[in-house]
Amino acid sequence: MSERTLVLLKPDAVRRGLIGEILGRYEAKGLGVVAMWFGTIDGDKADAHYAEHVERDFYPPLRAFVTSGPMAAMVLEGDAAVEVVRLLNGATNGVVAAPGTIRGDLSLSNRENLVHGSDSAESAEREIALWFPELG
Ligand code: RTP
Ligand code: MG
Repeated sequence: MSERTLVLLKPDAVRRGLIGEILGRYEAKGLGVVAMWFGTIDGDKADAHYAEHVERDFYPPLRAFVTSGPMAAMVLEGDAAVEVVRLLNGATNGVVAAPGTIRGDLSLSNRENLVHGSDSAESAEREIALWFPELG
């Protein structure tokens, strides 16, 4: 069933010139771009996006990282888009992410891991409303 998911190409992806490489993988798989935004977020936006993580030990450096430069945020659409994006992204830590995945091929970090993908249909709904209220 066609559904939508929220993807972030994090500041490391932009700094490293990997927007085209990464977006190309989603498009080649068959997902379509529904909306896109490019810019730098502030700490309040990071806190809202990562609400489930704000109390975690790893959150302060994550917050500094995701506010450190521009990101590309987008809504992708297609069959099982939430699961498909997570599979293409690979495991959180690039060191152990499977080869063939975005993180497995392109990241060696547990934090600077290039991409975010919504982890459930419920998360996707919340995150799309946060980043693209006009789609609501
Ligand atoms: P994402 O939300 O970005 O798609 O990644 P994920 O589901 O694979 O990972 P999650 O557990 O939701 O963590 C969110 C982001 O926080 C950073 N992180 N750092 N121990 C650490 O230093 C640590 N753990 C997670 C990563 O940038 C991760 O993507
Ligand atoms: Mg997550």
